[in-house]
Parts: sequence; C-alpha cells; structure tokens
Amino acid sequence: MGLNCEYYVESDMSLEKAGETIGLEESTGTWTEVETKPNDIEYLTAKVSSVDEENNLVVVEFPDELFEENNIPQILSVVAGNLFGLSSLKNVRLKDISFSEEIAKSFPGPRYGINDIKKIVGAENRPLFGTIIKPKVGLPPKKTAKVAYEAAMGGVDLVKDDETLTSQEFNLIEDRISEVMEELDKAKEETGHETLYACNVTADNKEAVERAKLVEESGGNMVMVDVITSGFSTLKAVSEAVDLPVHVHRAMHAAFTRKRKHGISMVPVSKLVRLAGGSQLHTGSYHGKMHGEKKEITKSKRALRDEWFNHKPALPVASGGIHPGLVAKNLNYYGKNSVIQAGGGIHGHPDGTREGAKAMKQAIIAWKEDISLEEYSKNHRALAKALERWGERAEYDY
Ligand code: CAP
Ligand code: MG
Repeated sequence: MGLNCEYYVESDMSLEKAGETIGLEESTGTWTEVETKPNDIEYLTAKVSSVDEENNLVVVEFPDELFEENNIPQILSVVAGNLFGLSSLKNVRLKDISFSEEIAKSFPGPRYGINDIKKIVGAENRPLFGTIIKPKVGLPPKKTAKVAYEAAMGGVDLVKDDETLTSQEFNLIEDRISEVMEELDKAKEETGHETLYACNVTADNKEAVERAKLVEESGGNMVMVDVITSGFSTLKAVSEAVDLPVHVHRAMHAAFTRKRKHGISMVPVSKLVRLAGGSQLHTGSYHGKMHGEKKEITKSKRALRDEWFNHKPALPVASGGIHPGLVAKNLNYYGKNSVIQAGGGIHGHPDGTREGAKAMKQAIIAWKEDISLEEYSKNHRALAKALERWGERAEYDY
C-alpha cells in the first residue's frame, strides 16, 4: 500500500511530470540516468497515483519498502526532503500523508489518550481548560509554583510551562518540578481536583529523556516537549521513557506551515506527533492571536482524534490569545474532546489568576449549557470582569 503523499505543486512542468520528479528524487532517481542503477530496484520507485489539475494537487505513492519502520527522521527525509529545494518546482506544499497500516503500527502512539487524560482530571463530559504560566520566563520556581496554585484553585485542569522555559539559571527544572507539584498537591487537598502540570523537558534528546525521568521521579503528572525545535525523535524518546501524558508544543511550525503554497501543512505534523506518542498538540485557535486556517485546524483535529489503526486518540489544543470571551467561539469548532487554554487571558484578569481561571471555567459552563456570555455573566462576577476587559473580541478571527 505504501505512503500516499498529497502535494500542492506549482511548476512549469505538467503536474504529472512534477509528481514523477518528486517521486524519483525521493526514491530511486536523480537529475540524470546513472549507469549504476540496476534493473531490480524498480520496486522501490515512487509513482504518481493521482493528479487534480483543477487544484494543483498530485498524490505520490511511496512504496513501504522505501521506509524504515518506526523511524520518523527517515520518513521525513523521503516525503519532506530534497523536493522542497528542486528548482523545477516553483512552489510545493506537503498537505497530507496517508500512512500504510504497517508503517503506522510500527510506532508507539500516545501512551495516554483522550479518555485517559479526561479521567485524570474528571473532564469526561467537557473540554479540559488550562493556563500557561506568564510571564513566559523570569519567575523563580517558588513564584511559578504560586501562580500554578492560584490557577489550580481557580479550577484549571492543566498548568503548563511556556515553550521558552526549560531549565535556565533563574528557574532550574529540578527546583521548579518539586515546587510546582508541592503547590498543586496542596490545591488538590483543598479542592479534590487533580491539576496536570506540563513541565517543559525540551532539550537535546538525551537530556530531554533525563529531564522527563526527573519529572516522573519527582511526582510529576505530565511532561511537555517543543516538538519542532527538539525533533520528533526527542518527542518519541520522551514518550517511550516515562509513563506520563505528553503535551506537545509546536513553536517554529509557522516557519513552514503558514504559507499556503510552499511548506508542510499541520495535518502531517499532527499525524507524526500522534505516532511519536504525543497525548495533546497545539492545533491553533479559530479566534485568537495566531495565524490559522479553519479548514487546516479542522483537518488537524481529525488527524489527532479519528480512529487510526488502534492508536489512541490525542487531544487538540486551542491556544493563542484566547480569553473567556473567545471560549465559545473556539469550542463551537473544537467540541468537548479538546483542551482550551489561556495565558494572558487568565493572568491578565483584572482580579488576578484565580479569578481569571474561574472566568474561563464559567465561560465553558455557559458554552456547555448554551447560555450566552452576556446572560451567564449577570450572576458570575469573574466572567463579567473578563468581558469588561476583553469583550468577545479576538486579535484575529479566521
Ligand atoms: C499562548 C502561548 C502559546 C501559543 C502558541 C504563547 O499564550 O503560550 O505558546 O498559543 O501558539 O506563548 O503565545 P497566550 P499555538 O494565551 O497568552 O496567548 O497554540 O498556535 O501553537
Ligand atoms: Mg507559549
């Protein structure tokens, strides 16, 4: 069956020829015939399987035998390698990868799926909601923990490090994990509610695995990996090294996902994150501060959640400029099998973090009960104060 890859292509060549060029470059060919090519390797040659002239789309089928199982770097070197630099292609974008069962099943997939995570925080019938500690960097461990405690007391299911916080001098991971878990345990004693702490273990492969083990040994209940900057292999090594759910941040993705004509869509990224063991992945906000295309966010959600060769489903994460006034607008698309999170939209609340978390929770209840924010805020002060500050406006609506 092989891997079928859909590319958007702009070229002076015909789409068929462009597809052949991609297939050859990424399998058994190069720019010219070579004397050294034997006759018995044709089974490794990728071929065009379909062309859609109207939409500039070509599907190239890469035979399974071309790939090494359980090896994302090698798969990417084929389906997302030299082809992007071919001067014969003006623009080319990898829009989707359909994996063969054999290749997909050679990966671990998420250890903790949607139902496992929902069970931990008691969110079986609602989306999870969380916060990102702000400011991104600069707080010492004790202050980080205090902010986490306030958010937990306000009801969040998830507190996460920001993507740029790892183990800098001002906040070493070994100090942060113990301080934060101590405060979250305190909150749990007072509220009975478990809050997940996505501790950012991003580093090079070996160090990231060591840090993940440190989090586990310190009583942590989740780790976080910046998958694009640290690599899919680091994500997979971390998810295989510890028995913890993995929150996956996608910082740097927009360097190649943003442009519609050239690069790689978030859909293949979402599938690779799921194969590599990610339990939840940022997939964009329909209303927020980051650029995003509705159709692509929707396809990314499906890539994470749909039934797929018995791999556990992963949670899509709505994030980026979100505040209580934007909860319904995002959850109308994401639904309850998602995570919605806010950093500034919680810590920027006029009455502080705890009230900001309460306002998010109130906005989610209003969405679930199909009550307008205006109506619900009449007797829910935290939400009313958030709407006073931010209304229902987003920096960008897509
Ligand atoms: C959100 C965030 C996330 C973005 C990433 C930030 O904070 O922590 O990294 O959501 O974008 O640093 O901007 P705010 P995406 O809630 O304060 O905006 O989710 O699109 O990958
Ligand atoms: Mg961030």
